[in-house]
Amino acid sequence: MPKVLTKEQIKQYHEEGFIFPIQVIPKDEALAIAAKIEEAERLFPQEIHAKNRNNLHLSFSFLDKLVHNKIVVDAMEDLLGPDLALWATVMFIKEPSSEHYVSWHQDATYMGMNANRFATPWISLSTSDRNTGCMTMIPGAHLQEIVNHEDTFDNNNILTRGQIINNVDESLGVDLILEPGEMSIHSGTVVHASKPNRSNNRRIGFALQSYMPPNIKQVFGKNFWTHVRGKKRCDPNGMTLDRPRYDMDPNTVAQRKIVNENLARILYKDSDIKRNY
Ligand SMILES: O=C(O)CCC(=O)C(=O)O
Repeated sequence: MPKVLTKEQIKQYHEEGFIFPIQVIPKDEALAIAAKIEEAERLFPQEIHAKNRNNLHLSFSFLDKLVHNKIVVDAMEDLLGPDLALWATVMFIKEPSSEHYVSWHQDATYMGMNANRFATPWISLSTSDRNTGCMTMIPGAHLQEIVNHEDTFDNNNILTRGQIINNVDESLGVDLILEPGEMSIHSGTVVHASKPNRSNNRRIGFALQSYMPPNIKQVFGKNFWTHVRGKKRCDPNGMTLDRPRYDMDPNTVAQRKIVNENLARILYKDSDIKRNY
């Protein structure tokens, strides 16, 4: 018996590679979190800025709470089973009227795992629609393995390597329109992208990238996992991360630094160019 998703949603996730919208928190709570992010940007500019938005859940307890939100984790259990750990998080912010975009890609491409069937909840902390640059997904594209990506390092491309899958038939795309507080969930192999934000407001999405069951292992790089539910992983090459007891907890802020250095080694493997995010 699924905990929060319907049988239809589970079927749709497996057939199409994504589902949406799912209400996680009320709209006013989501907007309050967006305001806390802006406050954190003012108070701790070294810790959170445009080039430093990976694994913020280790520095800020209000983001750690989203990682452990019951609806999010129940949905992950419905899709992946009872033993869950989180690999990383990314805060995707597109500034008002900016040119930043995300090219067609599959998340799993550079993550260095032995298998790619894992799931990413993307929680909208603002309005995410065609005007603000919502994600667009190609239904069923997750059924293929990893396809060829070309690394462009384009300045306006938010992805680490600016990697792109060429010749995607955009007419097949489904726009994931979300209100603040709603999430989508997408598979590690679904092909997706997002266009620039043409609005006067920020578009903020918190990607919990990704929840993984124990059979999925890190095969390149060290193992740094946030334990979420069920049996704890005991991968020898790394450590299980702590949860911040409060915002800017020095213990987890220090862990975040190590984790992000490891993440960069993984994501830029074999690349001559390395960007500082
Ligand atoms: O936030 C975006 O526009 C893209 C996010 C994305 O590609 C992802 O979460 O996998």
